[in-house]
Amino acid sequence: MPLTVNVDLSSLRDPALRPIGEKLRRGERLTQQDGAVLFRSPDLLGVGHMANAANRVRHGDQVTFAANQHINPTNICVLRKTCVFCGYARLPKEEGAYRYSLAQVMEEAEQADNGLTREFHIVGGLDMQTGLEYYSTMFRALKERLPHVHIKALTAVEIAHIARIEKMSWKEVLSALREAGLDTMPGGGAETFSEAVRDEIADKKLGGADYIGVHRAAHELGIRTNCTMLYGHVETIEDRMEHLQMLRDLQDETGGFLAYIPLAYHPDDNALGETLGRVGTSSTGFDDLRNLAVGRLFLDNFDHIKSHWIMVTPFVTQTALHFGVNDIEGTVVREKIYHAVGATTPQGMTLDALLKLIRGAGKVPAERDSFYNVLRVFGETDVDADADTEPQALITA
Ligand code: V47
Ligand code: SF4
Repeated sequence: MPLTVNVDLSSLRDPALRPIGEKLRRGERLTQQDGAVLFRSPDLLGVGHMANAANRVRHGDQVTFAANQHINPTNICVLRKTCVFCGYARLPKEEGAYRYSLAQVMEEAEQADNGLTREFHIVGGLDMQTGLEYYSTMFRALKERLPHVHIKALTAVEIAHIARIEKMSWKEVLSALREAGLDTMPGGGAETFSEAVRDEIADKKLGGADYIGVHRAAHELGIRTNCTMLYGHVETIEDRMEHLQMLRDLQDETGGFLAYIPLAYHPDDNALGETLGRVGTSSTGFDDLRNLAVGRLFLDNFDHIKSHWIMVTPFVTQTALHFGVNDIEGTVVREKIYHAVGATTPQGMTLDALLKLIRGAGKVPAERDSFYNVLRVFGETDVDADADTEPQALITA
């Protein structure tokens, strides 16, 4: 049974939102049709008011982040030609293709030896040369060198790829990787589950039911995971709601999801952006805020809704803290995937910048671990709170 949400019905200017506000006040679940009304309503502030209320009942004014570091060990991917929205992947002999040796991974990981980084976020392409041995060796070496750093690694798509090349089941691969050091899994690779959408943007990629299947297998083994939805390409509002329904259903079944992260499609440097004539455009702030808010309201069994500032800009992320978001993708060092498709945001953010961004929204910053346990709540004056600098200026390039 969802929590009751203290919606002020007089804040809703669109009459279509009133029955939804009343449901939330009674602690009733929203339907896919309700979600579609939220997506279509011109009253963004009304939608935001409800999402904010649903967030505050869970988290008050606290906004969390994790100090993490992204490592993308290979951009070589067998689906390079068929995931038409992806600008990151390369074929093995193509210019710009790379595959890190263990030494290169370790060299990049050394940056985490700064007393701050607590999580590695490791994802890459579907490379025929990076099977179980490659990742097991990597995770063991990382745990040996930096045992305090959590390993959040490999999307459902990568797990299924390793299972295929090793002729193992998903569960066998997951168990072996956990044994080697994998702690949790990120939510990438979901795109939009609708088959019609996948036919157009990723027709050879692991389908929605199998994405859910790999996450179910992980949850059954006690491996917690995140989930995502890529929006702003060819999907319809009904496709978005069907996707969210599948995520909510699995969460009802297993409770294994930690967080939901909607991802805004970037149209530059990928075939889909050119086909759609969208190069140079990206999602609107309006749609970004709406996706986060609808996620918060429909996914009533999720504790955490995360905004990925690299995708939607730090400014939209800051605003999103009043649209249902309680968590910010952290101090990402060296992000590559979105910067291959036109993201113009910096590749990492300092702790000071992140604190300033959260405080600037009137919220209380807190550092968390990868399981969302709060490690440290930052008071008004902790860490450069008085620096007379705007968030953007503090961000490292
Ligand atoms: O699955 C690829 C997306 C995802 C484009 O779990 C694109 O904590 C936009 O899932 N435009 C990977 N997006 C990133 C991801 C993620 C990020 C942050 C945190 C977490 C987490 C997960 O990036 C891919 C795909 O959906 N992507 N190409 C593009 N052109
Ligand atoms: Fe490969 Fe993932 Fe890019 Fe698809 S989205 S081409 S699976 S790296």
